[in-house]
Amino acid sequence: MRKSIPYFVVVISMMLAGTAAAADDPSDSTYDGQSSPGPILHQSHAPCQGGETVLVIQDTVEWFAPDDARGNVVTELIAQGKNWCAIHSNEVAGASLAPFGDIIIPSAQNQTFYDNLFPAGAIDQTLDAWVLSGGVLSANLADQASGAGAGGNWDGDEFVGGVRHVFQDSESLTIAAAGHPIIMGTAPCPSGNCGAIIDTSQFIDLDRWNASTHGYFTMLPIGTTVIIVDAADRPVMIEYPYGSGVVIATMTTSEWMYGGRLGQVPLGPRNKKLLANEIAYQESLVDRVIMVGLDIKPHSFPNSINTKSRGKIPVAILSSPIFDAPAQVDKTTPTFGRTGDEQSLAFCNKSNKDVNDDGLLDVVCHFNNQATGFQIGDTEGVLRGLTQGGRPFEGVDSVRIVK
Ligand SMILES: [Ca+2]
Ligand SMILES: [Ca+2]
Repeated sequence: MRKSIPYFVVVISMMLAGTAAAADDPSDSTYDGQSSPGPILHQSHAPCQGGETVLVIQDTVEWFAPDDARGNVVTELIAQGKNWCAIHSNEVAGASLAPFGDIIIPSAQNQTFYDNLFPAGAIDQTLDAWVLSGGVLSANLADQASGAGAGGNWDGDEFVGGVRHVFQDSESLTIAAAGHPIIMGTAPCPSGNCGAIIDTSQFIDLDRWNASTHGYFTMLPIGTTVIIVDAADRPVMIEYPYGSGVVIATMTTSEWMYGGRLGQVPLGPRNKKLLANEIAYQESLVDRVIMVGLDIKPHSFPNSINTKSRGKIPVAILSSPIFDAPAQVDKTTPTFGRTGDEQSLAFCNKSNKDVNDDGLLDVVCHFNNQATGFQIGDTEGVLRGLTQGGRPFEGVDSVRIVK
């Protein structure tokens, strides 16, 4: 029987492994991104120094990476000038993810990766909690991919919000949400690699990537936008809210196409748009304001306000299937009035109440009338605040100024 190794020796050797590539590491500098697909990346391929805003969770290169041997997600992040770093899947549990506005998971990872990401069959709790509190998670989840370091799967596992998937190759993809920024390619994109996705049923933007998708999603949460579907109309790229956060998930092989179908005969054209659009779009969501429902003076309409009154104005921040106000509103933060920036908060009720009888508890706060700044002729009241995770939210309701 093997002698056990003292704990501190293990820690030291892990630290060393994190600062230098081992000699037998298949990801050492000899990998040219083309000659063999998907090697395992060493743990330190892009260590976090502090201050980065984008995190990549990655163990292996996605298929081939002709531009940067660390992969095509990394290639595009650099091309878009993002401040990013990367960790291995075995560093996710318990990690401090709060500093990151968005996280991206590349496709075509190995089994160890998916086992770490889905301990006990469900998405890691650290990652789940980070999305709940407002993070933007972009998950490229094409599994069972070819390649030396790839081939892992997350069969039977539950992703963020209960989403599951079925493995099914498909070559003919179709746009389901023509106006979505990922399809239109309209998010700010410093790399110049973005562009409108055009489905011509030719070997161009979406079809015949061999394969264009490795599966489709099931168990879609309330509020899901289906962006791209397969030949049987099943969702292969989706976006959905989760707590204060957002998830963009895809089973498409966008990184494969970004690399240009290397290894295939004949070599296909490169198409960088889908991956570039996705990264540009997820970045555009990081500083988004969450829009919430508002009811100024619950149980009363019109919402009459007397500017001379020295009393308080009750305002309900309404829950919805995708916004749990009691769980998410930081009750010390609301500002309310004619612009929404007025420091007029008196207090928020400790106990929450369903003011609009939709079965969901709402948050009711009270604002000092004299501090709201309303003037004759105003037609709207605006409330702004922060979630528990520090994300800004905003709501608007009508007012009628009586004097
Ligand atoms: Ca009202
Ligand atoms: Ca309600």
